[in-house]
Amino acid sequence: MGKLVLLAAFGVALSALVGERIIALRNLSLASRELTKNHLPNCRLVKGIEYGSEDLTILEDGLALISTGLKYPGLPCNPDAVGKIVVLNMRSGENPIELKIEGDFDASSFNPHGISVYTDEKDGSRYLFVVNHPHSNSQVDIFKFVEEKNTLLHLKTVKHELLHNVNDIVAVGVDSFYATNDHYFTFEVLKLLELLFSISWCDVVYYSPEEVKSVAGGFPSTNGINISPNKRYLYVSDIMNHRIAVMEIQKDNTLSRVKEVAVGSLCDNIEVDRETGDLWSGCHPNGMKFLIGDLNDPPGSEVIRIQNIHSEEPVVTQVYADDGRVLIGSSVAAPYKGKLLIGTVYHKTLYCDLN
Ligand SMILES: [Ca+2]
Ligand SMILES: [Ca+2]
Repeated sequence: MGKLVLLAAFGVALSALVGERIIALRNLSLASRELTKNHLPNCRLVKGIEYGSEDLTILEDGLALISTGLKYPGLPCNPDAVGKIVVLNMRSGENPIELKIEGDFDASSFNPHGISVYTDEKDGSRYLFVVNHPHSNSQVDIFKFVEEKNTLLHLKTVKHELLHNVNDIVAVGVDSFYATNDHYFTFEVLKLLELLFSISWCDVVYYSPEEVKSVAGGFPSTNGINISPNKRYLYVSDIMNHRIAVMEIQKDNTLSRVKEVAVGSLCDNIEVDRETGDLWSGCHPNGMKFLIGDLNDPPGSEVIRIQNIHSEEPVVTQVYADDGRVLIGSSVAAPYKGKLLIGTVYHKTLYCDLN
């Protein structure tokens, strides 16, 4: 009898705890948030990208490199989705073309996620760093982008125990980068508990061939990462706390926190305008809808811009919002000469005029 009472008491306490955590998770994920449409002029869906454009970046000459076909555990994904990198010319707006991968690389298990480009100032060579999840693992693949041939020459695969749940990266040298981990655990059930209990053990990792180390921690999940035009600061999306962390790069490559800027949305990847220094992010306005992924009640999309982030009063502006009828699950946005390209985790890509 005593055991039964104990068991019943335990059951009640557990239910209360889980109930409390679900309410907390609903608040953290902005589950009650309804979105008002805020569209841009002359938007069109980019032809040929049907299975996501989780990350993209636009080079100085207007070429947008786009990672497509991500299969992320727990999110909707089409069995026809094929992982690849495509290039879209923002100047002409022509349909994107796939970049052929050369070198010793298993293209059949390519599962590209966050990307970053590093330009070597010595000779102008451009290197594409790609977070890749072949067979649900995490690694970073480094390619040389050969524009004349529309190819990516595979140079190197980086694996390390600290790079266990990599979401995004920012390259800071030809073979060095900072990376974010979006979970601490690698088992799916533990990842779920991590989310439910808001365990804040995620970090930012610095990698170079000489040194690999965790350089900033204490986040429930870290997502997009990028660098300021003067290369002094990193911006990291502290997605579950709805803010962007600003961190200063130290001489020993560690990071010191400068400030956090509230954005009111679950912001995914971050792009930085190299002329103005403005931050652009594709965000999840309702994280619960995004996690559930019900295409009958689809998650929406939201683009946030942050101006003057280093000033006393950064300006946070919603540039675009859609309830999911046009664009589902935006994860990235990048401007180029009056145009805006918006990518999504598993849906389409939108190309708009900014004015
Ligand atoms: Ca990125
Ligand atoms: Ca991301």
